[in-house]
Amino acid sequence: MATYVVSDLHGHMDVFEKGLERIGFTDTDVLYVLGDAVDRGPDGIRILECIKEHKNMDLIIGNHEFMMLNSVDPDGRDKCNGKDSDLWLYGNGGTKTYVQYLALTKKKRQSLLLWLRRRYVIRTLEVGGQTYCLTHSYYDPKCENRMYFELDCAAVWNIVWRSMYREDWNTRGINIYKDYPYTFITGHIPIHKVQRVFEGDKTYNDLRIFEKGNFIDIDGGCAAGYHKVLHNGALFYRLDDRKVFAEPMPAE
Ligand SMILES: [Mn+2]
Repeated sequence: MATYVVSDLHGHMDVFEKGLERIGFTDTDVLYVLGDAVDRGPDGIRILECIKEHKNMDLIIGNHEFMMLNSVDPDGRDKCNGKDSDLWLYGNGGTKTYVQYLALTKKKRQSLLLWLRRRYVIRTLEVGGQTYCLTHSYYDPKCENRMYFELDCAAVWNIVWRSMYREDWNTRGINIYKDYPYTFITGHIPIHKVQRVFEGDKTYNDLRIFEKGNFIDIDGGCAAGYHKVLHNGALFYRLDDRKVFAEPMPAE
């Protein structure tokens, strides 16, 4: 039995399925998807349904699931006019997800939304004598091991949007992770961006995890789709022995 994490699949079911084959995922293993399963790529809803159907898979809420929950009708009706709807549909690739969501029956939509609201925003777990903290991006002790529905909107926003590797927030460059006794595993900012923009390695194009102290970023950049220069894809990380399995994005 092994514990795996992967992040930012962004609707790329093909990469997800190939990655599961690559790691030899079985019913006795456990997988945590650290948010942003939906949007940009074609199969976000299929990925959510797949995680939901597997008892040994779980989803941590990312900013894209957060936008979806803040956009669609909370009762599963054919409406998308929540407070994040423009941001989600037109600014962040949510339209592809919404079209698939509309194809579900109202009952299935309600079941999916109920399930999403009961996912963790931050989760800690012990593997091999080490405590890992799984979060899409940021950290606040008040949100630790809390589900989406237990927290207010501002608290979730802080966790799923903020980062020390974004130019647009005042958290840029501030390493909060070092103050806590965990190994943090996050997604949200593609490793290529972290390496090129923040670490100054302007020609970086490998598909590897990014590690700095007790902070690990496993966002392989699926959001961008196939890229001729950047070797992007999904990074499956096995916590038991800290082994990385890279699943590259196939050429389009
Ligand atoms: Mn994100």
